[in-house]
Amino acid sequence: MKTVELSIQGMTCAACSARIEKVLNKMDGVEATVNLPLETATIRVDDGITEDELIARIEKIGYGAERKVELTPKHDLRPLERKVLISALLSAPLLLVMITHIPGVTFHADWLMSPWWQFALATPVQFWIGAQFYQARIRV
Ligand SMILES: [Cu+2]
Repeated sequence: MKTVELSIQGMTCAACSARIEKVLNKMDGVEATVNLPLETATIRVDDGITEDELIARIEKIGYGAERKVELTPKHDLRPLERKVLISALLSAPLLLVMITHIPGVTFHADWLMSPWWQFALATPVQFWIGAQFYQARIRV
């Protein structure tokens, strides 16, 4: 037995990591644990199984995998933080509209009720900020 560490690309949720884990564990002589936040797979394998076979198996179901080179996550989270902030700002007026519909709330903002205004606010959240999730879905 040997232990192989791989870094995995393209996971967006727990279903992704569970799927990779399941596919790897189906192979004979493989015990795999996939860590979603660290984007890694720790795999105990029989000596006869190569890293390339493991990588090919992961790529076959639509994810990226490569030998792990560094121990710290290589992702720069700043672009993601910026996206979260922008989507929060764009979503806030829509949340406000919903609050005005709560019985007893006297504040009303008719200008926020325009579907075009709501469309303009929601579209970038869905298709620009949300794009990475759609792309991940298409790859699978
Ligand atoms: Cu997923």
